[in-house]
Amino acid sequence: MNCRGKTLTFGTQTHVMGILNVTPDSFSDGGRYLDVQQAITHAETMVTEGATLIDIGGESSRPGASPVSVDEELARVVPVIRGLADAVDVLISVDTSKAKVAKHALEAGAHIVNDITALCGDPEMATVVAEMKAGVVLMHMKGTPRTMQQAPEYDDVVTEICSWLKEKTQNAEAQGIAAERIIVDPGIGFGKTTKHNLDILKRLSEFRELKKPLLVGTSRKSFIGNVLEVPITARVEGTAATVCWAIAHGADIVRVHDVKANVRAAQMTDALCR
Ligand code: 9MG
Repeated sequence: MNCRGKTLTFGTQTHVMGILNVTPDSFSDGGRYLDVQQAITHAETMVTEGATLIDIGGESSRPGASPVSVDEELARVVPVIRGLADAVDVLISVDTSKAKVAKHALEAGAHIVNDITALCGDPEMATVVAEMKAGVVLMHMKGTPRTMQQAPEYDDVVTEICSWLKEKTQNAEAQGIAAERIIVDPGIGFGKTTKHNLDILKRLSEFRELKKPLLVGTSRKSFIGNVLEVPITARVEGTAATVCWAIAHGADIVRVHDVKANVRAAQMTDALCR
């Protein structure tokens, strides 16, 4: 996959995407400049630990999180992306559903747009991704971050998500996004119960029929907390177990907070199943 001059190869190794949240709760109150330096340093550490992608987000997608204005999101992500593009040699993705934020982030040095609304949140998004020859992650979500955990229901969670993602990839291609720049993601935790999330992982290999690189994001999510009965601070091992499972069943990219542990888990799993 070639995105804005950078190449990502699938099949030979799993790519670990390090999560870089640039939201106020992820920062000290040291002021914007210090925050930017702190974020870049954290991203550099993740790259040293083996991340081949960094995903930068300025708006929380946690259930019930408050929306952020375009200007605030731009102020949070663009300086970090600009600094990071000079500092590291890995792919940078911007976690946003706003076309204006995506455009400025790509101009600042990002390569991929991680859109949790799968191009449905902003009518201009597909044009920005297509014209700027960026990669795009199309993620499944039922509802919105505000409503998604209000008793989500499916007849057959995997079949429904597969056909939903197929439709969204066809729409993306019809709007001019190159087929080889599209990544799909079942959206673990986005409008799913613990059982739905476990069913998606158990049947993950069915997503291979979409014939697109597959991203899976389980890191520290509440279904792991529910299974293990542990708080968010004690979910590294549970996350690593899901990472190994996901790789063995078709994941090409795993999105994680704890890069060092999950890179090791991924490398070991790659040695066993690639
Ligand atoms: C932003 N974000 C939070 N969780 C995610 C997941 O599972 N996938 C993607 N693509 N983005 C996510």
